[in-house]
Amino acid sequence: MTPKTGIVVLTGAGVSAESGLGTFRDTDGLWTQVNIEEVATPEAFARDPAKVHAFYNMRRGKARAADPNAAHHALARLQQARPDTVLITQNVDDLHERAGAAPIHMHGALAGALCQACGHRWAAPEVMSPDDACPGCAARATRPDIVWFGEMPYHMERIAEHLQECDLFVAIGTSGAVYPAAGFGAEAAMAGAETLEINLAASDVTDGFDRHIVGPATQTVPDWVD
Ligand code: BV8
Repeated sequence: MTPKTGIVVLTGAGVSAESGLGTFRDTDGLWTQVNIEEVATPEAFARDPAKVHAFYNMRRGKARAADPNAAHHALARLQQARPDTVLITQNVDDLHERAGAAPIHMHGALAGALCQACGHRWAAPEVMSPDDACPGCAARATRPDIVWFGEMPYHMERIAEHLQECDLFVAIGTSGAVYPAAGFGAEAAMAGAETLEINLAASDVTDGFDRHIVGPATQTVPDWVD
């Protein structure tokens, strides 16, 4: 059912939902429990770094305790069968990697730490705090290597090239609420790609997709891949 080359996949929180990590905008979603302005912006971090670190420490612990699900494993099989398949994720967990895939983390990763003073990156410890010293310059200016609202997502040039070149763009488990990721389907379609949305429910950008597969990712993604 999939073309021989040129597949770009974008995943969102829905692909990790059945691993127990929850999502952001579903009824019990994270952004219904916590205010984005208080934990997921650079201003929030400047105002209260301990609070922001506590939020990501909680998420890092949950991600480490979770296991990849059948959707993560199916996408890893797809990349192994078709090495030119590009997997972009909005997620900051490492479940794609742990399933054997090689994702592009456009919103950063819980597993990463970044020094705001010198730009040094290293593997984040389980628990980070404002007192952590950078292993590179020793400044106490370390933050989670996460892209917050108002910050430029990572790898955007590379992503734009993939969207121009792909034959098929597939969005899996994302509400289409956050830009620029939410615009990727339209971008790929304008460049001539076929577009497919695999989701549990209609997203904010559902109407822009050529085809739709509705259902839980652990069923729909292996069915589509295999
Ligand atoms: C930027 C890391 C500019 C943090 C996140 C227009 C153009 C450009 C920008 C904007 C714009 N309009 C507004 C903006 C600003 C903003 C934005 O989009 N705001 C929204 C809220 C309106 N965008 C930004 O700020 C971005 N930066 O634009 O920079 C710039 C330019 C120059 C120089 C500097 C800056 C940065 C956005 C990145 C923010 N960080 N993540 C963290 O994780 O803590 S994004 C945030 O939403 C989440 O973290 C998540 O990564 C992302 C997307 O959410 P989803 O993954 O889609 O999850 P959601 O819960 O919403 O949906 C889940 C879906 O799964 C649902 O559809 C559900 O039905 C489905 N589902 C559930 N269960 C299952 C399932 N599907 C299948 N199976 C299941 N079992």
